[in-house]
Amino acid sequence: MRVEQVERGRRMAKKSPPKVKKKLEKAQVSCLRSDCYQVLSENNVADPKKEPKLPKETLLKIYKNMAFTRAFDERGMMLQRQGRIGFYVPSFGQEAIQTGVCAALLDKDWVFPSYREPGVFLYRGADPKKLLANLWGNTQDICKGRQMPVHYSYRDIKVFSVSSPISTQVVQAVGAAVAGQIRKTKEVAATFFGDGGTSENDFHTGMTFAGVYKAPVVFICTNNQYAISVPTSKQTAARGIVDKAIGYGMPGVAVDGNDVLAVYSKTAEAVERARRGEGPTFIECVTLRMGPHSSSDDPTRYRDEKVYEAWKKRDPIQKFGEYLVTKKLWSEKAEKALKEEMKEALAVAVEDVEKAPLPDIGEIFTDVFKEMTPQLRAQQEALIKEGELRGKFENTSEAFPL
Ligand SMILES: Cc1ncc(C[n+]2csc(CCOP(=O)(O)OP(=O)(O)O)c2C)c(N)n1
Ligand SMILES: [Mg+2]
Repeated sequence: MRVEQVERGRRMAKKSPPKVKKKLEKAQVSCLRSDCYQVLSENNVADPKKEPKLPKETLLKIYKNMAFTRAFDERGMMLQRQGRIGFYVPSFGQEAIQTGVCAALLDKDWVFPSYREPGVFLYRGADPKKLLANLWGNTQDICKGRQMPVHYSYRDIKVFSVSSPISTQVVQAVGAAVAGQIRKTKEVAATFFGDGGTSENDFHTGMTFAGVYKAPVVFICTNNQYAISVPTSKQTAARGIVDKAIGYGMPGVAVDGNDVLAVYSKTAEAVERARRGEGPTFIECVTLRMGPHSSSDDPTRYRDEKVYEAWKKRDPIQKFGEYLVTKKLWSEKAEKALKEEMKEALAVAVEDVEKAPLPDIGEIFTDVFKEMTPQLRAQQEALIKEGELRGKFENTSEAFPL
C-alpha cells in the first residue's frame, strides 16, 4: 500500500465512526500497482471525497450483475467440464470492469467487447438463454451456430458481435464513433480489449484515428496481467499500459479493476468528455485473470501462485458486497436468496436451451445475400447431399485449441 494511501486512511480513521475506524486502521498491504485510482480502500471503505452518488437501485443492479456474471461463468465452465459444450472463456475476477463501464453508459451508446465480457451483455439486458444458446450453436442461438462459443452477438442492445482476432473491435468502435460524430447522434462507443491486444496493429490504428478525429470513444484496456501464458512484462516495456495514451494524444488513467466504483467513476468522466465532443479517453483497468485463459488452458503451469493468492483477497464482488453491507443495502440473507435465485434461473435456462435442435446444415449459406448467389446455392446443395450420403456430420466439439 502506498504511503499517501496509508496516511489518507489514518486521516479518515480519525474522522470516522468507530466501526469504520477499526477497519481503516487494520489496512492491508495491496498487491495493486500504486498509480491506480481507487474509491474503495483495501479494506473496502469508500473515500467520501471520491464516492460516486449513485441511487440504491443502480448500486444493487451493479452488484447483482457482477454476481450473475460470476454464476454464468461458473455454469459455462461446468458445462464444458461435463462435456455438454465444447469451449468456454470465463471472466473470473473481471466482473467489476465489465459492469462498472456499462453502468456509466446510456442505452443509446455502443459497446464493442472482446470475448471475455459476458457481463456487458447481461448488464445491458441480454436474455441469458440467448447467450447460452450460442454455447451450443443451436436453433435458439441468435447467430444460428455460425459463431464460435462465447462469441456473442446482440444487436438489440447495441453490443457488437465478438471477434476472435484480438483488437479488431478497437477499429470497429472508432468507426462507429466517427459515424455518430458525423450524424451528430451524441452516441459514445466503448471498447474492451486486453493487455495483449495493445500489441496489435488494430490497437495502434484505432488509437491514432480516435486521437486525430477526437472520436467519442472510451478505450477500456483490461490488464489482467496475461495474454494466455505471456505476462504483461513480456508484452510491453512501458511502466504501465496507460502510458501508451500519451503517444496518441489522449488522456489516460489507470484504475483498480477490482473496485467497481473506481471503474464506474473514471468511465463516467470519460463518457461525459466524449459526449461533450472533447475526444477519446484511455482507461487501463488493472486486475488479475483469476481463471484459465479458456477451458483449454491450465494456468497453474505458468502463473505465480503467491500473486494469485494475494489477488484472491481482493475479489471484486466481495469488495463491493462489503461496501453495500456497510451502507446497509445488502445482507447475508439477501446474498443467500440471490444465490438460490441465480442457481434456479440458470438451471431452468440450461434445461430449455440444451433441448433445442441444431440448425439445418444448409443454413450455413443463408443470410449472407438477400438473394443467394448461384455459387453459394451450388455449394449448399453439395453439402446437403454429402450429409445425406454420410448420414451425420462429425461432432468436432472437443477440438477447440485456443
Ligand atoms: C490477431 C490474433 N493473434 C493471436 C490470437 C490468439 N490469441 C487468442 S487470445 C490471445 C491472448 C489475448 O490476450 P489479451 O489481449 O491480454 O486478452 P485476455 O485473453 O487476457 O483477455 C491470443 C494471443 C488471436 N486470437 N488473434
Ligand atoms: Mg490479458
